[in-house]
Amino acid sequence: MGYRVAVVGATGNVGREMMTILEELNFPVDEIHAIASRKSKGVEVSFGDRTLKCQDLEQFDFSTVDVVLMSAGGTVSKEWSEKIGKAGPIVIDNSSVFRMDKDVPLIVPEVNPDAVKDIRKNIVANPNCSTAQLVVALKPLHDAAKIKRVVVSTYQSVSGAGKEGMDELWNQTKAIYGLGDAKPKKFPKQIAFNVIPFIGAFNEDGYTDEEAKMWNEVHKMMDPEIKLTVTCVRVPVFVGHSEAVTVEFDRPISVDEARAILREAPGVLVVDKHEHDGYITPVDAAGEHAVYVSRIRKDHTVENGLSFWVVSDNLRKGAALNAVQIAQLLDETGTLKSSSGFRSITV
Ligand code: 11C
Repeated sequence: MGYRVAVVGATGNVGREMMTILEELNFPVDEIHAIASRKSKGVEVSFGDRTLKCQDLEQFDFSTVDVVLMSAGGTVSKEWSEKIGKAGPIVIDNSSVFRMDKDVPLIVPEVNPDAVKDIRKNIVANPNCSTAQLVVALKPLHDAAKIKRVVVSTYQSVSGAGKEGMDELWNQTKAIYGLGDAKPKKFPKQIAFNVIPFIGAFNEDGYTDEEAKMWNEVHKMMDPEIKLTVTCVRVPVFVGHSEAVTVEFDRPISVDEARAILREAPGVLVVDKHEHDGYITPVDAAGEHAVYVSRIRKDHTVENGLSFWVVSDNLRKGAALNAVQIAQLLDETGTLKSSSGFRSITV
């Protein structure tokens, strides 16, 4: 017996990945609906070897499905996720709107699967892409040697800003060679052949909301005692976020011990040799499921410190894969109730 599934935001970068990953992970789907805004009604998207036509969000009856994967942006989530949850299905929401809501668990299945018990309004939040990959690497280390402080600098790909972000990098790159318009639109400054130390919006303290999300989400999912300082940077990479991470522990932890812990950790792949095939770049990680950890080394400036490099596909572990893994967790824990019985796929 499977589930009746709706993907809202099905034409977006993450929505399309959600459809692909539901298939790749063999999530038990009895019925699937691609949902988008009215202007995308009828647009075709793929689900395995089938083609689905997008249905209009405003017209869709959500009481007829069991689980909704929601990735249509914060404005749509704000208006729709609670309404949809009240209609019956569990909503796995990829926006930032509900992440800090005490009645909404924020879940990375490798890190805090027990939080499923905290579902109180039929919504589970998916973390920000840059947080998801970070906590997958930090949690097993924190379990072994308590983390006191983390310093993170991110190198975030343009796909984090959606299709418009990817188009802007592509168009500006061509424009540098005289083919078209290089004016920044989606990003505040030129992104081609540049890096931008700004993602999201400025907060009063000078940090950006993207940076604040990282410490808020780490506190909610792992431990509110961990101190974090974060700098988020947009880089001219299409897919794959990278992070330079420095961690201070409350006891000594050697490079070999950290490597051994991370090798056993769910969702992590350690690629760490002192040679050029021995570390991972975003180009290597794009399209993959793992959180890669490379360049593990001692931080010589503190007593118990390590530095390392974390890379993952932001559209996958950072968004769509994590959302489908949450759906799997809901299934495995009996949290997701199918009212459908057997149904054939509607296309
Ligand atoms: C970016 N991390 O790379 C952002 C995108 O809170 O879900 C996702 C923002 C969020 O631009």
